[in-house]
Amino acid sequence: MAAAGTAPLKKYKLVFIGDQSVGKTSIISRFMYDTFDTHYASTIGIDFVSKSVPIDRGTVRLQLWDTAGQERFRSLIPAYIRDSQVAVVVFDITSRASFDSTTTWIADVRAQRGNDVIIVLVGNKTDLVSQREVSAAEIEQRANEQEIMFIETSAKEGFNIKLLFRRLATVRARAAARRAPRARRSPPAARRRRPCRRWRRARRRPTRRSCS
Ligand SMILES: Nc1nc2c(ncn2[C@@H]2O[C@H](COP(=O)(O)OP(=O)(O)OP(=O)(O)O)[C@@H](O)[C@H]2O)c(=O)[nH]1
Ligand SMILES: [Mg+2]
Repeated sequence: MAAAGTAPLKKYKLVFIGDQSVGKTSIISRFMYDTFDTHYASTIGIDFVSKSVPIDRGTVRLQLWDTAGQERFRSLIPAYIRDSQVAVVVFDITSRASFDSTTTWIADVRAQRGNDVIIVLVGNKTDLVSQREVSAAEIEQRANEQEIMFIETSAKEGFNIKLLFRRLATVRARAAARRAPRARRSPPAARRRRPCRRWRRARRRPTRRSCS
């Protein structure tokens, strides 16, 4: 609970989706605990963790939903996409098949959330340079076509992991601020000081009482 006089932390839900073994859990573990495990333990169902992240105007809390890439868990995922403001679509840069699948993952997000969602395309495992199957240019092209953000990461080396989460937190907070109703952004005193003449121009037939 927030201490007296302090606003509660803003909470943003992020869902991690993508094919099996692309590194969703590893990205989250690197961010949460700064650890990496070469041993593969596939996620069963859905896992949840959360962490506070400092941004330029304070701190926000990120709630991370880590989904399983295995086909048998697919039916669980739409509900989590529906409930999230950010979708992190991960693929493995050493697997063209996982990159090809991102089209379907992104379509699934759009089907659930339309344009009311932030999507980021994440090409993971950049440390495996010699095994790369998807070029940086292709990733950028797909992101541009889909009008979404993109980034390359290595959970193993910690490359771009903090940047990914900081960026998402910042972009989401800005989107929320833009969407906040005007009344909530401007204090009542400021609204009262608004010159009446401007109000008159905005409406054709003002009443005297409205301007007093
Ligand atoms: N070299 C390298 N290996 C990675 C990287 N990220 C993950 N891995 C390895 O890839 C395998 C799968 O990683 P996970 O994080 O479990 O993948 P996932 O997407 O969560 O898989 P599911 O839970 O089955 O959907 C593990 O053996 C990891 O050690 C990375 O950046 N570089
Ligand atoms: Mg996993």
